Amino acid sequence: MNNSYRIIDANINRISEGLRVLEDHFRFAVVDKPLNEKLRNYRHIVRESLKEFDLKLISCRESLNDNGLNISMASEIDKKSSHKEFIVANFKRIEEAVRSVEENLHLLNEHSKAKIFENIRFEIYELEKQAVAKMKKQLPHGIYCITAEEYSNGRSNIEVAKAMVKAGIKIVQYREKEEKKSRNIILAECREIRKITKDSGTLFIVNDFLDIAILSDADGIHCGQDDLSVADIMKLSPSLMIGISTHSPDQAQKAVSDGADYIGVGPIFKTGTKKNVCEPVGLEYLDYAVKNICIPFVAIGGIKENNISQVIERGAKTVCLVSEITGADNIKDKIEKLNEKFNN
Ligand code: 3NM
Repeated sequence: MNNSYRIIDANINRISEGLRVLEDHFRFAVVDKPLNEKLRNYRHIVRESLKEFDLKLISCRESLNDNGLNISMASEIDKKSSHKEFIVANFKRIEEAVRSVEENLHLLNEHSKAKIFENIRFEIYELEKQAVAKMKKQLPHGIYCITAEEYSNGRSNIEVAKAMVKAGIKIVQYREKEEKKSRNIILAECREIRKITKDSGTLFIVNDFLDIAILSDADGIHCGQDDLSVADIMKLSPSLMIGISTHSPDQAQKAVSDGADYIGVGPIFKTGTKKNVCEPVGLEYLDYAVKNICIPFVAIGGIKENNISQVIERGAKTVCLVSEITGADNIKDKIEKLNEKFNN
């Protein structure tokens, strides 16, 4: 018996089963018809492409004598704690199995069939990227909070983040400049805020630092115009939600076409919190975003309790107030008052 047939048989089953698991996920759990159909299509191609070997493959099968079963039964490695892990693990299994089929077909001198599997592997890599991107979180409506220790009445970023979450805030961004704190402290603070935000289902975004966003298991990263590009962020971490600060219609359109998940629109009014930002862009740019921007956006810059209504009335669904919240005597009371503005 040629062992390559046995290996191919085991791997064709792995590929088809992995594809079926994902197909079911994108059919019943997260409904995504195009993704579901692509997965189904690949499952058929895989089965069909080696149909002529079917009898040979089955006759080489020895499932009950397979040592792998005992090893797998004793292993904890298959445990998945999130949908993202579950999706990625199944894609990885499929990609590895396709590669194994490919190599063994070459050993059998079936080079043209091996090429079919090589193509499938590259297409599966792309599908994995699309599927993982689907797992990204959406920008919630309401108040978007950002830490600013400098304007926090002597409170630490951690104390402020705790108060924000306690007040029911659904999105917290950690923003700290490198000149102020060392990166290991920034990372430790981000990990702490990740813990605080996890239980309440609050989105956690890290400003600027991609490595720290990844290491602290943040939901997203927010970058300015001079930071890493959306494409480069996606290369390193396709599942992170990506926000980009914009200050003009051109910048907004570019961020949309680059694939940002949301944009910042500002500064609407004069702000002293962000250094080196341009002059206020005013409510006109907000009007532009409401009419022309097809992805979620957050209005930001100089927004206070006494002017937030102007921003909400013009159509902003998510609004960020930094110093107004971090510097409030009582963060919870301030957030309650601001929340009322959304309901009026
Ligand atoms: N980004 P405050 S304005 C972090 O326009 C930030 O992109 C801005 O702080 C932008 O609410 C800003 O205290 C600071 O004015 C906003």
